[in-house]
Amino acid sequence: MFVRERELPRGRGLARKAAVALAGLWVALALAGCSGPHPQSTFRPVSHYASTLNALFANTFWWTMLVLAVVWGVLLIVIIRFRERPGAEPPRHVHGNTTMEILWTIGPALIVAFIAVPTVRTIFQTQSAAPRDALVVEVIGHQWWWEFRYPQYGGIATANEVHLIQGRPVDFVMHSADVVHSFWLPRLGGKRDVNPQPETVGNTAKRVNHIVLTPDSIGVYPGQCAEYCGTEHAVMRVRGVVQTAADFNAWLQAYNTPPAPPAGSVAAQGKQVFETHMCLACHTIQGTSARGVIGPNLTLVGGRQTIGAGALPTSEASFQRWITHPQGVKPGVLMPGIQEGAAGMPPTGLTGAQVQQIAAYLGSLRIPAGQPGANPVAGGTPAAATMAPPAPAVPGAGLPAAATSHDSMKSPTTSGKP
Ligand code: HEC
Ligand SMILES: [Cu+2]
Repeated sequence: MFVRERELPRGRGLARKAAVALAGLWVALALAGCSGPHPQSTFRPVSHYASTLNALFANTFWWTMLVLAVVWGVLLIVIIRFRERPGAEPPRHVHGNTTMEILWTIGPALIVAFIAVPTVRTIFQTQSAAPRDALVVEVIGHQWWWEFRYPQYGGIATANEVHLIQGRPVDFVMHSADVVHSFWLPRLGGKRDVNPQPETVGNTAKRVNHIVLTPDSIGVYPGQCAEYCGTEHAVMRVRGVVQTAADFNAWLQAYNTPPAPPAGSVAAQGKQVFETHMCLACHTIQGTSARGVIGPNLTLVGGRQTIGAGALPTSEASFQRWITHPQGVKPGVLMPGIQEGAAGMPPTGLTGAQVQQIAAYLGSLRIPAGQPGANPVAGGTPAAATMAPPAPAVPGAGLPAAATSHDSMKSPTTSGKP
């Protein structure tokens, strides 16, 4: 080619500067990914299942790095050795080389076969049936929250936080009440789809999926729905709460005998309002007359880190905001507010005072932090794991200021301890 030779040096200088700038940007971007708590990183496994997956990934990763090094090595040698030199003869043109073609067909085939061995082994390991002593937890996906039932413990149900026992295998038996969702607790292992319309044909459960894993570290581990399932898919979060067996039992006991608000207190008034208004059509609270099953079970709801499947950090202010105008917090949510209906139900029509009473009651439904059965503080990273949209103005509700976006970054239920 006949380039104007005098212009070359300037062009090269520019190209070099651009290359350096690009490389710098690339390194900066790559390093930016290294900061932060990474609450949902699969590289910090907390179950045998997740460790197995992580080990498989690391294994494959280093082998591919080896392939990368070889390919780039050869490429660089060729680029440098056979670069164009002034006055050099054009290289001889070759077409077809049977030996090379056989080699570069067999090579990748061998690599794939090589990676397939540990992969298939891991698939079998992580698909094995649950041991007999496994804790059975029924997982039911709903638009847009998670329900967990414990058939071995009287069929009790909870929502959005699944309580697990350190060192005891758990058998998640999973399906959906509406559309396909995907259950995913990255640090514990997963993810797996939950399908609607489960049925039992003969002795086999159809369209029911399982994950069997054994949590090995105490903590609270966030996760989320991983299959687009409608408007609020992004706010369909879940937490795995891994406790000691003793703490799990304490939680069970508190669940079956939830704290009763002192007679005459605001919370006691709230209980009364709850039991005499629409709430009981959709919600259950153990030890009360509320037996609804359309929405999440609210027993011990005050002890969960978030409400609305990760929409707000739990606090009385958040309860008020949620009950007053749930659409403002989670647009599309299938729960009516004081002025707007939803899910075929009319508005609840509660007054500001009644909302405050219910909020006080729901806030009291918890195991005080630090007591046996309460959520462990270590391991979980509630910060930034809630998604609070800007506080909506609620005309005429007369409520105290809703949680600010700053408040939403910390979880009141865990801030008491380091
Ligand atoms: C039509 C049924 C329905 C009625 C009536 C209803 N809710 Fe709900 N509620 C829901 C559903 C569904 C959710 C889950 C929403 C989500 O997270 O997507 C919910 C969520 C909640 C939550 C958050 C629970 C959690 O674990 O995150 C609270 C608290 C709550 N409702 C309180 C109330 C109160 C108090 C009333 C009465 C004033 C009420 N609800 C009336 C259906 C209902
Ligand atoms: Cu979903």
